Amino acid sequence: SIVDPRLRTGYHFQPPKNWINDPNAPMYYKGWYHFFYQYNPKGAVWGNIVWAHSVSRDLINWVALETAIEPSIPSDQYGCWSGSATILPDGTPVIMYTGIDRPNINYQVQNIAYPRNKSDPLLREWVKPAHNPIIVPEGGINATQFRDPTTAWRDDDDGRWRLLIGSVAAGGARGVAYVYRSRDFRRWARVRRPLHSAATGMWECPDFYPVERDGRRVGLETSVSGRRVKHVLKNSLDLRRYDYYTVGAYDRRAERYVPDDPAGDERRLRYDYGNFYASKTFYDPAKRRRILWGWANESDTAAADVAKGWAGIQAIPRTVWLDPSGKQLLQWPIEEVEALRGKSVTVKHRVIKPGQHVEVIGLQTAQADVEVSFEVSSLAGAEPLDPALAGDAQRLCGARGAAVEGGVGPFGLWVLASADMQERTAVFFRVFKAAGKDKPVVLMCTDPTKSSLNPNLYKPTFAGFVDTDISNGKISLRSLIDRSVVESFGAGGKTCILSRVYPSLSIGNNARLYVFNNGKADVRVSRLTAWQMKKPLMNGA
Ligand code: DQQ
Repeated sequence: SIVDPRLRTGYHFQPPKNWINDPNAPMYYKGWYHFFYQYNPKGAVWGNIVWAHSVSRDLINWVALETAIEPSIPSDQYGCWSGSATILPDGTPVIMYTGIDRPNINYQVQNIAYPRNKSDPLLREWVKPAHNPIIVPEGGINATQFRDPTTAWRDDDDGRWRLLIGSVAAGGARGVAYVYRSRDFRRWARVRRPLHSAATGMWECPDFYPVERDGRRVGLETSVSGRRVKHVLKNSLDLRRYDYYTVGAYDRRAERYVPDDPAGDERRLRYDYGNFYASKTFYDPAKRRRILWGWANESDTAAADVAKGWAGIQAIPRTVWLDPSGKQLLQWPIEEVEALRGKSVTVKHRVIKPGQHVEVIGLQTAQADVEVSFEVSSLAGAEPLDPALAGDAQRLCGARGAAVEGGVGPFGLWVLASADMQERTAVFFRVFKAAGKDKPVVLMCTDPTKSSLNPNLYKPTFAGFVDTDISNGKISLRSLIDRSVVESFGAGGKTCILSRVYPSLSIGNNARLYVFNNGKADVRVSRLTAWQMKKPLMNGA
């Protein structure tokens, strides 16, 4: 199949060609942001995994460097899988990663690598000391499901480092995060009881970090602890292919983590309710923020990936912090992305009547950033929430997609739309009245079912509830549109959805942007601004 080259993303992180997956060891070092990622140097499918390496001054313009970590020692000779960086107190960055050390069975061990030359801000060369591997699966651990070490954190009281390794127990039933402790970053001993576990299946790519509890938009270094801190534990569910997190309390003495929500891991908050996996955060000391990276796979066919020669992108890095409610995180694209904004168009105080849509004209929108504030005239007509679907945003959106007329909503954006509207991706809200609740329930959804005339695509609707108070009628939406990706942030980053779409008509200058209202209540666009986005330096592509 022929894939239009104009569907390649412009400002999302990508190498010039080949397959990419998980973000690895993001860090800030001597004025540079470092980004490593799982990469197949030989093709656009998963395999031959090495760590590719890029650097940036601003997290937006990227320069590709040599491969940082590739099979070269017995304990990583069959693959260099995911891992993380820790900055030691003397400023030395250390990488720990999973090595595959036996053929065919994916036997997993943990290795360490140090920069050859610490005075090189680009950290081009990584050295693997002879004492590798430094952690091996022992004591009943499933050796083929034992991977993805986290950034380590240190307790000042006992001076010991801790890190997590993702695994599974109880015959595949329970996801597990094992804790390992070390005084010297060389000899690591497992704590018998895991930090946490839940009945979810394998935990890949765990991430564990502190957040300020007072809701300030500030990040914390990974070792910070104390009363002003809550912790976030994120795991990537291998079986379900999504990342979820809980907010909770970390008890250092007991070396245990307990989610705050009494529903525990049943209440799976997600960074993103769309295509977003194997994510990882890091602390950026330059701007005192915590930044989240996440991988978005293609949702075209593998044959199309091979034909176009590339597969996988990274989502735009997001600043993450705790919502003032303490119940969830907020996320927002790093401010640096705004430097790519070019020509813009603003629409103000525009009422969209039931059944109406309005085109935003005067700029190219295949590669754009759109921010919009909506105000619904009345919530009285909100449709009742079917109790059978009340707990399942995804199914609710599947049943009540953008084309199904509602009471309050669906209203939102049609992006990457064709002139005749045959193709369009809807990003929208829908408001429900729930029996026994005074607060209306807000659903955010991305509906790509009409995104392309190409019949071979995977086009599921994605949805999440938005825990926001819409009683004043107001809600905001931001969408980063980039040719074959739509990355949306509802209500200031309470609910996020990334979706990959591959229009066949709405490409380049043929892509249009509309505001639509398919409900029975008027919706006012208080303000909408759309910017054309420039293309940054992207690894030489
Ligand atoms: N991808 C890596 C593993 C990790 C998985 C291999 C998650 O280390 O568990 O490429 O996508």
